[in-house]
Order: sequence, then structure tokens, then C-alpha cells
Amino acid sequence: MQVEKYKLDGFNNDLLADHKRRFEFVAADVANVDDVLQKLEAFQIAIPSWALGTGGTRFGRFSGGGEPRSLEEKIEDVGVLHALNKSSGAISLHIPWDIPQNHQAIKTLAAQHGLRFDAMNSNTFQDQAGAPESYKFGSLQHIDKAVRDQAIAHNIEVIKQGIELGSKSLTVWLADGSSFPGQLNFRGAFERTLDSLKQIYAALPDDWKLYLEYKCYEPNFYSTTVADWGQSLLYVTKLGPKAYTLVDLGHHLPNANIEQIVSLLLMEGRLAGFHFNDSKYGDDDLTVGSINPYQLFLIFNELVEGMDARGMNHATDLGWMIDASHNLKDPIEDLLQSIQAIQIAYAQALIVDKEALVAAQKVNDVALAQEILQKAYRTDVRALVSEASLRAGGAIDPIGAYRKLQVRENLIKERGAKTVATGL
Ligand code: AFD
Ligand code: MN
Ligand code: MN
Repeated sequence: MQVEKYKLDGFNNDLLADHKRRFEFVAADVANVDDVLQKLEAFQIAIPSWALGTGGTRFGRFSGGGEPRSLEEKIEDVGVLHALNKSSGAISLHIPWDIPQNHQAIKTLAAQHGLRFDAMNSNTFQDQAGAPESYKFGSLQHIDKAVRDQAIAHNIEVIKQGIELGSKSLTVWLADGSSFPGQLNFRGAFERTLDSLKQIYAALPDDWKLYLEYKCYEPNFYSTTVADWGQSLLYVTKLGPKAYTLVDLGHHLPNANIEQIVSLLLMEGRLAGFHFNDSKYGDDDLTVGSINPYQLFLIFNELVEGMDARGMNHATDLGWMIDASHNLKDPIEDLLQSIQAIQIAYAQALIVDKEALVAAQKVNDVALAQEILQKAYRTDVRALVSEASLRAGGAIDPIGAYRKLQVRENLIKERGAKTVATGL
């Protein structure tokens, strides 16, 4: 399924006059509008291969029609997203949910859609058919060296797959931990995990990064071996300069100040990047910005401030990815909504009057500091996001275009109404 350019142009033409009016209205108020548009155009958010099918919970899964049945079809779906918003120019694979058979052919297909390969994800939280060892009691932390060796070898294999595809990073998320007091010696688990990670780190090419993701609970319910940013930072600091801490927005205890975590990780030069999602209760994996868009804006405000303080390139120096699950909505529509929410928060952070904020902070003018942040947050920047998409060759309204061009109906015709995405 390809989004045909002439159809997209026809769709845009119908919206153009209205869009121009809204764009000029907001642009008149934004001093750095060209800079904002350029940064929005450059900003690409990777799509994980596991987000293209309907997700589920441990109680059930209600699959949708036209789900991708192979890695090739997942790449095509990301191609559709990217054609519509010009901001989804990368895909992140999960081994062994995706196993590329012919790397060159997969790379060529991705390039045809304007996609590159983002971080590679290993999987030592599920047992694979035929594997001699089980991860029931952990992987890199396991008391039995044979299990640890199997998990280490798997991660090294994932690096090799990534090298073939031109990826530059490995994301390690561990389900390791314990569900009952007394089950595990915390220090022993840490030391074994660190030793295993060191062996994986040693296999990283020089221009690669290792992202260590933390999560406070689940699937283990008493302790997690990489539970929070402090623990992740401890591991990555001991590993070396190619190791970084990855923040997944859903992996914190309630009310955690994620924007402060981000600021300090950036200060230390140890922020790997993001897995974006939103949540009400835990690792809910809901659409980005659907529950707490103000928090997302505050996070982006710290990201922009911290990246600028270190002279970093917003688009390329950190890893940006969505990690959400779509249990109710069409996954492609959900992803389009998530990307738009990220772009809105980013644009709002870019228009914060930083000089005025610094001046207000210097004299402890708390009310003014809040006014400055909320002025940016309350600006309707949607027309800026649309303009960036239009200039890059995408849609003024990506979800509107997706519906108008009947993409899902076409995918169902091609793939069938009863399909289940691979890897889910
Ligand atoms: C699980 C984890 C984590 C990870 C993903 C892929 O919670 O978010 O990134 O699996 O391994 O959802
Ligand atoms: Mn994640
Ligand atoms: Mn998660």
C-alpha cells in the first residue's frame, strides 16, 4: 500500500486556504517561526515494529483488519505513516519478533520508503522455541551462568543483525527481578547483571550506543533489577561512555518528576533518548499526550533547554521512539496522534521565551515564570506542525488524509480482515 502523492496533494489543496489563515495567525506571534519549522521538519520519531498491530492485555487481544503479516509489511506501514507526516522516518526492530532473512532486500525496501533503522531491541523476557535455557527466573541476572551466557549471546546476535541493517544502537530492557522477598540477593543480581552487560558492551562497535531502559515494576512485582533512573545510571556509568539511560515515560512510580530526571541525565551526558507513551496508572502504553499533555510539554521544555546548553542537535543526538500499544484504536491512527502530540509539545517548548524565563528565575518571580511557560503551552501550534509537514511533502492533516485516502480499507483488501501482526 503506497500513499499516492497526487491524491495527497488533492487532499492538501482542499485544506490549503483554511490552513494558511490559521498558520499566519500563529506565525505572527512567534518570533523564531522559521527556526521552529526547520526543527520540526528535521525531527524524526522512530516507530517500533511491535506497534503496528493491535496490542492486547493479559486478559485478551482483539485484533484488527489488515495487520502486517511480515517484517516487509511492517516497513510498508511505517512508510504510510512517514508519507503522511514526514516525521516517522525510522523503524525499530525487535529480535526475534522480527528476523530479517535478506538484509540487503530489507534495507532497500526501507530506503524506498525513506526509512532508516533505529535502535535494535533484544528480547530475553520470553522463552523461544528450541532454546535450551529458560528466562523464568531472569536472564542477565540469572544465578545459572548457562542462562546468562544464552542471554548475552542473544544480545550480541542482535548487535550483528543491527550492523547489517545500519542501526547504531542496542536497547536492552530486562524483565529481570523478583516477585517475592527473599527470592533474590539484590547485590548479587546487580553484580551478575553488570557482568553480563559488560560482555554485551564489549561487542558494541565503536560508533554504537547501548541504551539501558529502566522500569519500576512488571512483570516482576517485588523488585526489578533495573528499576529506576538511578539504577540505570549506576550500570551505564560503570559500563563506559557508549552506555546511556533510556527513559520510557510509562516506567515510573506515580507522580515522579520525569522532567527533572531528564534534565539531570542530560546534564550528565547520559540520556539515551525516549520511549514515548502516556499513562494514567502504570505502564499503560497509551497514546502520547492523551492523558497528560502538560507533562509532555514540561519534559520537552527541559529537553530543549538541556540539549541547547550542551550544543546538541535535537534531531540526531538522542534516540526518539514511540513505545505504545493500541488496544482499541487503529494502530496507524494512534501512531499519527502520538507523533502529532510529540510535535506539538516540541513546538511549544521551542517557543518558550527563554531569556524572560531566566530573568524571572534570577529574581525569584515565581508567578512570572509560570506565566512564561504557560503562555507557550497555551499557544495553539497545530498550524506550525501542519506547515512543517506540508513543506516536507506530507499532509496538512495526516489523520484526515489517512481516512480520506481509505488506507485501512485498502490494507484490509490487500491483507485480509483477519490478520494478526507477527511478534504479538
Ligand atoms: C515492554 C517494556 C519496555 C520495552 C518493550 C520492548 O515495558 O517498554 O521497551 O517491552 O522490549 O513493553
Ligand atoms: Mn519501552
Ligand atoms: Mn513499557
